[in-house]
Order: sequence, then C-alpha cells, then structure tokens
Amino acid sequence: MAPDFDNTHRLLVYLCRLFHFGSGQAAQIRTLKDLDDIARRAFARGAETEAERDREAMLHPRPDVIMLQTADGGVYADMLAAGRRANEAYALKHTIAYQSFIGIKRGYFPWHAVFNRIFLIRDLIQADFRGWVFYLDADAYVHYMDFDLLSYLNRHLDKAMIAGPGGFGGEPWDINDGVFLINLGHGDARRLIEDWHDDLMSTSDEELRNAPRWEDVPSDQPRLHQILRGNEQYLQGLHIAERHFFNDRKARFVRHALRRPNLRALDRLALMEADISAAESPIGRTVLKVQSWYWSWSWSRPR
Ligand SMILES: [Mn+2]
Repeated sequence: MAPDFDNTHRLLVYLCRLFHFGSGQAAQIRTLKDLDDIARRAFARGAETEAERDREAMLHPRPDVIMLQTADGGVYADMLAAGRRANEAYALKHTIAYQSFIGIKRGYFPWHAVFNRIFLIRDLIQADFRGWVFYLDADAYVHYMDFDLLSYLNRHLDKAMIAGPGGFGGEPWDINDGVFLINLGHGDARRLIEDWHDDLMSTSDEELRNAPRWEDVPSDQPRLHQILRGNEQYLQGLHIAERHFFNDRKARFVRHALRRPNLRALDRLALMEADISAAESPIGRTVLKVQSWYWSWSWSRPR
C-alpha cells in the first residue's frame, strides 16, 4: 500500500507508526530532535506549506488524551523542561496532546503551585474536554517510549482515575498524585475534581498568604486522600497501578524523581537529565553510570 503524503505532518505520523510497528529503526525516535529531523527531511522534499499545515490541523482535532505538566518556575520549571524532552516526544509518538503551565494559579509562595493541577484539570472540564488527562509532576517523565497508553486506557474505560500507590500500607485511598490518569468522560472523575477544588477553596486567601512553608496549609495530596477516604464510589472508580510500572524512581513506564533526604532539587534535576539522556544514547548511558557512582559515593560520606 503506497502512502500518499500531502504534507509533513502526515509523513511524520506515518513514519512514527512504521517505526512503532517494529522495524529495526524503532528505537531511533526517542526525542523531539528525532521528530524534527524527520520533519526537516520531509521539508527538503517540498512537503510543507502553511496552508497545508492549517488544513491538516482541521483534519486532526484535539486527541482524546492530554498530557499535562505544571511548575511554579525556578528549578521545578527546569525539571519540567528536562522531562518535557521525553514527555512531549512520547506524546507526539502516540497521538497525545501536550500542555504545560508555568506559574501559580492560586496562592503566593512557590510551593502553592502544587494546587495548579486542580485548576488546570477543572479548566479542561469547563471547556467540555471529556477525554483522559495524563498528569505528570514536573519531576516525572516517561521512560519507556513504546508503551501503548491508548490500549491501556481502553482497557480501563470504566475507571475514573488511575494512579500509583503512595505509602506502603496498601490502603485503597493512599495514592501518589504526582502521576495520574483521570478520565473526564466519567462523572465520578468530574465530581472528584470539583470536590478537590471545593476543598482547596475552603482555605482562605488569608490562610494562603500566611503559608510560606510546605504544608503550612494542607497540600494537594492529603486533601485528595481525605476526599477518597470518605467516598466508596470514588474508591470503586480508582485503579491503583503497580508502583514499579508507573510512579517510582526506577519505574518501567513513568519515572518520578521523588524527593529524598539529602537530595537537593538540583541533584534531582541532574539525575533526571542523566536518566533521560541514558535512555536516548549509549554515551548518555555511560554518563549515567559515572553519575550514579558519584552520587552513591557522595551519599556515603558523612556530612
Ligand atoms: Mn513529584
């Protein structure tokens, strides 16, 4: 079957699919740069015009999955930028939309950006989006680029939310809300976001003004836990994914550079960058080995 390309985008999608279905080149599309290179080669063949691109945009409406990230700025925005390299490349490869927001939606201090996710998802509900939102913290990134998320989601259409476990106690409400998928086509998911929003709005502006330190007022996650604990219906609609699959420092699909004692934000950023580079290239893999040796050496020294 001879493919008929009238522009770059269609060629790009075709090539992504071709590589995805297991040719020897499959592992080569791992970064945005790889996709840029494909687009550049297509351009050299005379494929691209503005009008064609606009027409193509009309033929491809917003996908049913939106990947969403947010950070206040500073080093967390740097982490987001590092992770975005992997995350947006993954989104492009799997026909997922990508959105990110830098800033603070409500509040005064950098950590108040943890509440952004609530407002951003609520905005999507109010704009009638009824697909899945794939939320990733600024310190979370896709590691396994070939994972077929759309098939995975199709197997969980009855669920309102999918997240990894928080602590190790195994309670059905104890999720880590740093990485999750929420199904806005599901009424419980929309109600959950509304409850989460109401809970946050019950904290006054004055209280936020006097909350410069982490958890001076409850952060996003304990609020969500509180809501889930009191609602059997929400718990029924919640799928807790395996920790090693979804939301762990060394997880197989999505990795999370979680906070740890003695690890500064800049260290986490460096670990993320090394890990993402390692996934991209053999040279990166060597850098990662040297770095992980360095970190374990520096941790073992008394401070
Ligand atoms: Mn996080």
